[in-house]
Amino acid sequence: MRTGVVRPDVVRPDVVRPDVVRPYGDTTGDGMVQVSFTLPVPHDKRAEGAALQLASKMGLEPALLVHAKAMGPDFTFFVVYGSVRHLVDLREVTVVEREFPLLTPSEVNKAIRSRLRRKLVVVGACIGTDAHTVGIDAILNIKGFAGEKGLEYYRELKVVNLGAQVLVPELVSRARSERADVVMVSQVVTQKDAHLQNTAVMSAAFREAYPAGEVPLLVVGGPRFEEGSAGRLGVDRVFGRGTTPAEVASYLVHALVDGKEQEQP
Ligand code: B12
Repeated sequence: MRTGVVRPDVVRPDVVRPDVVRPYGDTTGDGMVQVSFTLPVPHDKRAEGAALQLASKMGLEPALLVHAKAMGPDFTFFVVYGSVRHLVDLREVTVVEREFPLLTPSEVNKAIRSRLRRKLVVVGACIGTDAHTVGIDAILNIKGFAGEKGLEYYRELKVVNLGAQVLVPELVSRARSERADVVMVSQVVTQKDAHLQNTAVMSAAFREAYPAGEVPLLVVGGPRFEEGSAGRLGVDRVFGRGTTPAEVASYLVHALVDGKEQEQP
């Protein structure tokens, strides 16, 4: 018997991988998936039948109801496990590649010091009613995220973190008084597309408050922003789920420092 730890991050070159795959549950290619959802019906046998009907209409056949729980008197939460027939063609998957190299903190500091010749100023906040600060704190606070230190750790960055539920006019005014190079906004709540609407309002406010060509770099982040949607939202860059501080710091060098003249000795 073989023992030992299987490292999922180590790709085995000896294995031939198919281009067309199906989900894996109990046996390769059995198509098993698990979905969860809530129906606006009280929990009883009829509700469970309704959940299985939905699963069948979604193409899960056969489907097994593995969990059903009343969420108050009028709603039921379900987990359904079943097999889909759909195939995934890996050749048709498109990936948005990072458009800049990943730098170490000392490379970031060196690039800013030698080419910008002053500290780069970052002003960050959660705007609207959003009180989810963990994400932006993960990027900005010194304690950082995923083993990387946050932007406060970078000697050549000045970070002003305004915290939660900041009003857009307040953000604009603070960005002006701090002479911000970058404004970073976090949006985690996405109900009724609040993240998209708040981002559009924020972008419009900055474009109105600053002369053309002098608007700070506008960066938004949160778990449900779509990759590559910056243009549509009127901002310079969006960062999604799992972003790390080094990615953001490297992007700042790419967007604001690269191309600037080298300091004369
Ligand atoms: C912790 C938490 C809370 C805490 C927040 C505490 C705090 N100080 O932040 C409390 C308890 C206050 C809370 C309250 C609420 N919450 Co809440 N919360 C969560 C929870 C469990 C974790 C969020 C989190 O911290 N993730 C960890 C961080 C590190 O990840 P992240 O935010 O994605 O950030 C990363 C990236 O997205 C990115 N990033 C994020 N922001 C930015 C910004 C920039 C500039 C950049 C570059 C990158 C970046 O980088 C980060 C690191 O990789 C989520 C569920 C979940 N598991 O995600 C629900 C969740 C976000 N909450 C939710 C809801 C509904 C609420 C409430 C409305 C509940 C209520 N009815 O009262 C309130 C709203 C309060 C408010 N006014 O905003 C929903 C949102 C649903 C939706 N689609 O909008 C979620 C998804 C739970 C759910 N499944 O229903 N919540």
